[in-house]
Amino acid sequence: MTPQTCILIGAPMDCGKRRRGCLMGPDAYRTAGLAEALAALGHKVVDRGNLAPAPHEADDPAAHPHRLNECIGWTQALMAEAGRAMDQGMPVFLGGDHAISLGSVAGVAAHAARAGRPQFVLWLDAHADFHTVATTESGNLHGTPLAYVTGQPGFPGFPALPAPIPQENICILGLRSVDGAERDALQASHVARHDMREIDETGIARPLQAFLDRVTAAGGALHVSLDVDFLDPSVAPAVGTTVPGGATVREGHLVCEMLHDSGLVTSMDLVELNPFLDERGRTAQLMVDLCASAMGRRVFDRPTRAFG
Ligand code: B3U
Ligand code: MN
Ligand code: MN
Repeated sequence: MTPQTCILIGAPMDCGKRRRGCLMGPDAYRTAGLAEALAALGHKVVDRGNLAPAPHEADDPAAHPHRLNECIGWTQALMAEAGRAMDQGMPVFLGGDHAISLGSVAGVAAHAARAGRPQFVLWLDAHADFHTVATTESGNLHGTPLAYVTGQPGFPGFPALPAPIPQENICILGLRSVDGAERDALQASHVARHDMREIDETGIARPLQAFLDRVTAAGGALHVSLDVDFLDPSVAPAVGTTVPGGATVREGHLVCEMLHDSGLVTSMDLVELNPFLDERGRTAQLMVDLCASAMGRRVFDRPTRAFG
């Protein structure tokens, strides 16, 4: 395994939805030993501490969408930080709710474009997060980052995207809660999307490997965005939007182990952890363990040979 410089970037962003608590996410990952786990795998770890949003106008608490100006401020700050961190290693963005990806993904994609590499994104989530500011019914902007980073119109006030990501470079795994407008937009798109039914039928490795093969063939950079609610709430209760029927612990680790073996991952988000809803830190610990799997933790160096 090639040692990396992992750059931990805390993004205590809590404005992408109404239920509060994700602002405690970065410190929960630190408390659960993320830096130590990555260092034990031989990586250099730099913890940059927590970011703050760029200056912005105050939001009307009753406005729709919810806290738009603050989300724009965070997007500006995260975009700039993502570019700086990509120059120095592999950024791991510690959310914060999933609205952090408006900035983290836009920023890493801009960096990849400057380096002449196509950007790919793996979105591990129960939800599609494919609303625009115009279509969101809830007004919660954590449901919008994939529409923004693919360059869909309908994001007034947000930074112009230097490098919109082609829809065919996105893969969503774990879907089981998709709103009508998102469903229509997704079905008309080139985004690769795999719901839990497909994962039950084929196993999770097949659609993931097909996507990784495409990233390899294109020589792409790969950003992985891991939403806690990708996992089943019975093993990952610390999230505001639990949806039953999610990935198991083993499916989560398999995805992360395959990501590591691919050697393709260039940046990552850990999002939607709400420590206020956790049970003795178990969700924070599972997210840290999954991140460690994605960064090379394994039981044996090589699989044992089958008998016979
Ligand atoms: N699609 C719904 C629900 C949702 C999206 N992301 C999360 N929940 N976590 C919405 O509000 O846009
Ligand atoms: Mn999400
Ligand atoms: Mn989700």
